[in-house]
Amino acid sequence: MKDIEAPTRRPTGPVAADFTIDQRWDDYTPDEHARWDALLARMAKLLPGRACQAYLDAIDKIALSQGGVPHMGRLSDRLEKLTGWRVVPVSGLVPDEVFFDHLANRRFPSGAFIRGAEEFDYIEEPDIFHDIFGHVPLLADPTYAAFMQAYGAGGARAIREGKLHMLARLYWYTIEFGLIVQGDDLRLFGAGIMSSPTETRFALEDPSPNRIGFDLERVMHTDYRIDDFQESYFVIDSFEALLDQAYRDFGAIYARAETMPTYAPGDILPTDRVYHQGTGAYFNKD
Ligand code: HBI
Ligand code: FE
Repeated sequence: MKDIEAPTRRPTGPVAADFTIDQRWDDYTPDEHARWDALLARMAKLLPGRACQAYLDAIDKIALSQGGVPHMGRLSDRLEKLTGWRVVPVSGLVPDEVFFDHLANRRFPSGAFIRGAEEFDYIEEPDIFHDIFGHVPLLADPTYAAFMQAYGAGGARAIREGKLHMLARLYWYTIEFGLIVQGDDLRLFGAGIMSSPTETRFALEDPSPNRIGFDLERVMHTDYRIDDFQESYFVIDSFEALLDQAYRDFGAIYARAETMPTYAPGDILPTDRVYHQGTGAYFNKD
């Protein structure tokens, strides 16, 4: 059996104590710049009418649609003027406490490598396209930027109290795969959806998944899938409402966590505000 060789990744160079590296922007090849442009062009066709307005506005505000792989330093100079956030190149997934410390200090850690042509449609670990096209634009929105910083600040305590898995679920169902109310419709804001041409449609339009009103503790006790579409997407009313939740007393939530059940990704509870009860067809196909 021909073993599948790991895709080649660009050399990261020396890695600092906080896992940051030099982006080495001059080393990106014309192919890699073209691949960034192709990935962005594909999403640019899909996101109007699906991404929330704050995201679409932010893409322009941070001038992300310029050609080629973004230079994180120059992008950060524009972003920092808006909300104090910077984007720092890292060597890949970094230890949890390092990740949270960066967020708490308004530094978003972004992978510096870009996926290979053979990974164009799906990639396991976050590459620069997922991180910068998916996560960074909304950091130009002051309310979302404040939420991300508050989220990071809560990390150290969650780790200390052995409740990181609860904070990871909050991250997953909002920052990665969250939906938001916009007028009479639902729109996307989660980075994992924003960087995926198939999941942008699935999350909003497919009858299969549940779409459930966001509730902090409900989400913190709900498991998720990491390698496929979600069985349920959670819907926030606004970034202001999400930010308010970040200031709740997580100590009390952690204290009663032991008495709470863990819900399966596809569960619907009698207390849920249900926007759409999914058919589950995607996951039940034989
Ligand atoms: N590291 N570079 C990077 N990016 C992430 O999204 C990330 C990480 N380390 C840990 C981590 N995420 C998780 O702990 C959070 O998603 C909760
Ligand atoms: Fe991500």
